[in-house]
Amino acid sequence: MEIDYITNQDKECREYIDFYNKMSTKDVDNNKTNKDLKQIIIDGLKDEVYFKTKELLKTIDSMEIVDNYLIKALDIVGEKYDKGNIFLPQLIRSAETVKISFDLIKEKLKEEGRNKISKGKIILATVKGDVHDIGKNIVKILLENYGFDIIDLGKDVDIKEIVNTVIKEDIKLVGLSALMTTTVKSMEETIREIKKYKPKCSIMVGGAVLNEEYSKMIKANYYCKDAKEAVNVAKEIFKV
Ligand code: B12
Repeated sequence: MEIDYITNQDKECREYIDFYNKMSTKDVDNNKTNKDLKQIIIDGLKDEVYFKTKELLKTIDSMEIVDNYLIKALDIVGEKYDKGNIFLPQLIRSAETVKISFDLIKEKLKEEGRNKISKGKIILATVKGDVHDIGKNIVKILLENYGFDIIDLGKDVDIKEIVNTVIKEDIKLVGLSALMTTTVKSMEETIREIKKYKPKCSIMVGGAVLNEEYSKMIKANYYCKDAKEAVNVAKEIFKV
């Protein structure tokens, strides 16, 4: 249509104006891009991510959106960053974009009451010194979706705060996340302190920097490659 007014076939841009006059502001926002949700996150388009997530939530299950779009987009962003194809500002932009999508999904799950019945209480935290919380937040969404009650202590969490909450809430399962080689040290320390005060408390760990072997070295009870494995561990611990 743009070509018509550029070539003066659409005199005084009447067709163009008519076309957009009929649209609501929302439609115009929706129409800003034809990109899919994955690409929108990769490109860090914050307005578009809101509309596209809302649109997908009408027809696709929330967890399918997490698995098929959000995690896949983050994997691609991570790879691009690793290879030096994008830099920190773009990385932050994508991380902020994906958060908008996650917040909408959380809202939807709440509305559906899919996180109401408690099958057991679990603490989640990203360890001291580490601000990467996207993975931990996915684990949280999935566990809540399966009916577990999550005490989310957030990111960069003090060891003392974790230990005190474990004792106060009589916790049977703690999930710790670490994404950096430097912060797996504080994960190890956190595990040691929890075990000192509550030896029977089980600890599952995750984060791209870990593997099964390393998790054994730091005395975690379970290593989870992804959020789905966290659900299996929780089911085993709470026998549900
Ligand atoms: C997004 C991102 C950021 C975002 C984080 C936003 C946020 N709110 O989380 C921002 C831009 C803030 C950031 C900052 C930094 N980052 Co960064 N970041 C990443 C990136 C690209 C993706 C991480 C991610 O979210 N992945 C997607 C999620 C879904 O995956 P995941 O966390 O692994 O989670 C899954 C599983 O591992 C598992 N899981 C994870 N946690 C848990 C916990 C439990 C209990 C269970 C059961 C399972 C589980 O389940 C999840 C879902 O399936 C990675 C690169 C990469 N390829 O991993 C670098 C990366 C982790 N960052 C890195 C670095 C160095 C930094 C900075 C120091 C950069 C800087 N120069 O300032 C700072 C760190 C500041 C700090 N003190 O923490 C390095 C770490 C290097 C290392 N080996 O130590 C990486 C590997 C990039 C690189 N190659 O250099 N980062």
